[in-house]
Amino acid sequence: EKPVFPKGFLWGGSSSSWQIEGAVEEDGKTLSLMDLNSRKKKPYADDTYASDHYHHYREDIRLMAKAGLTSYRFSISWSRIYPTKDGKLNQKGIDFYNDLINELLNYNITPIVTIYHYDMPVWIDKEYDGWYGRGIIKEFDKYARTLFSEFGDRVKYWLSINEQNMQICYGDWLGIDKHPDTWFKDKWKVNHVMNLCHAKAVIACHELVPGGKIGPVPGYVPIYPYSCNPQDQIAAMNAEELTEKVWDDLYAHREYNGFIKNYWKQYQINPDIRPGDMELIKQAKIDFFGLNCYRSNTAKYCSQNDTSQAYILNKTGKKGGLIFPKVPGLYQLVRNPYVEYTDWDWEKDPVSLRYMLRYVWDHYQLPMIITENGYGEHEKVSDDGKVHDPERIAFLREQIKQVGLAIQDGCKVFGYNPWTFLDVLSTGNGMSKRYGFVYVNTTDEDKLDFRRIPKDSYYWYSKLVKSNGEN
Ligand code: BGP
Repeated sequence: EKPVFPKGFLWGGSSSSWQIEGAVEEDGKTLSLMDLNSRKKKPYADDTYASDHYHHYREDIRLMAKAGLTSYRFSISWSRIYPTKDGKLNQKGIDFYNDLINELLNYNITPIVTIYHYDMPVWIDKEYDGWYGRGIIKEFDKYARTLFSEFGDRVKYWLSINEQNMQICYGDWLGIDKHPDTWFKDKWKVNHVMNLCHAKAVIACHELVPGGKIGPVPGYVPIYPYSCNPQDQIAAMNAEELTEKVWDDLYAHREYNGFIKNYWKQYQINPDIRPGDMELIKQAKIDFFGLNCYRSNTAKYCSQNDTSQAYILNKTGKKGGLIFPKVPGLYQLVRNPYVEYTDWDWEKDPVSLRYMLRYVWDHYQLPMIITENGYGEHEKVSDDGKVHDPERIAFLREQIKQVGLAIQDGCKVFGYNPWTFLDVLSTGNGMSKRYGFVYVNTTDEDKLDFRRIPKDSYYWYSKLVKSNGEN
């Protein structure tokens, strides 16, 4: 089976501002919560510099162009654009992104811009209690409108909020659950505020960007039933609803689905939906789905009498560190005996991509672009001065094959943007978990030169891109 990628398919790479830029307090930028997160903690790299892309972006884009990339998905740092609560625009922040966008366009690389990728400005957090308060909605609207007016003449593809579902489901991991004791109920209120911000951005994009297209970016983890025991099938459905479908349905149908309304009733949860909110959401018609997918999960029946167990992610990169969650009465996640696992206990499952594309296409009939997919690894430069990453090549080769198969199944997919072109900070492991096609030297602090070294996968990916997916 030879995959057939459509002409003009966007082969790119993906990143986010706080994970790649550095220069966290330069040229008027103020801190985001993520900037504080990893500061000077080992084995985290110090995020004051991240990959120092802020100072190396021209070199990085040159490397992208040489590899033949036709798209690049990145995010804008809110606190670079609006650094303080007085609401004054930071022209130097605008200038940076103008230069970045123009440089991409010089090489015919299509920019795909995420408005918000985890990096909550400290001032917004202080002023409005982050996503908890509704005060953030007008600020988000203002910020998104600024981006559309400043860059919308050249940027046509926009993404609203990165992995809103993951932020809500794994609040402790991404630091969004500021009040952990009440998070079980609060999360739906916070989620509703995020939905309103997403909706504002979608509406404003269509108003301000001629020919502009905008979509959400759910983090997609397909969930299989552990066995053909009918109870395991129901468990898989419960898990998929609570981690994924509730969001997909909201974005595509622009209303909360039946599952979640019933769930709120059952657990006496009030998501604080106010008059006018659902009318606003109803207006926010998305143009496509951005989709992030790295792995799958497997669910099994969990009795009402079982004890609940929180999801504990593996942050060490030593196999076996992950603890699967148990949600009594709904589901528990378990290991899948049919797939292999990475050192971070992530399922190596290329079929998850085909499943995701099939599911989203069949249910919503909207074009899709893969905005993240990739393989994290401990890596270092070999004695020969090169970086050999055969596992990444093997992993991505299989993943891309499945995208081809999904296209043959009839799914409308218009691009593939793996995480990530360049090594960047990982959410939980700094530079100890690298994903790039290009290595960034941040290891030796005495000689911190941020040298870029294309890995073996860079040359492999470049060949694949230039042949439109021959693999
Ligand atoms: C996604 C995020 C990215 C990225 C990636 C890899 O969920 O959108 O920001 O970091 O996961 O995850 P990690 O860095 O934890 O390995």
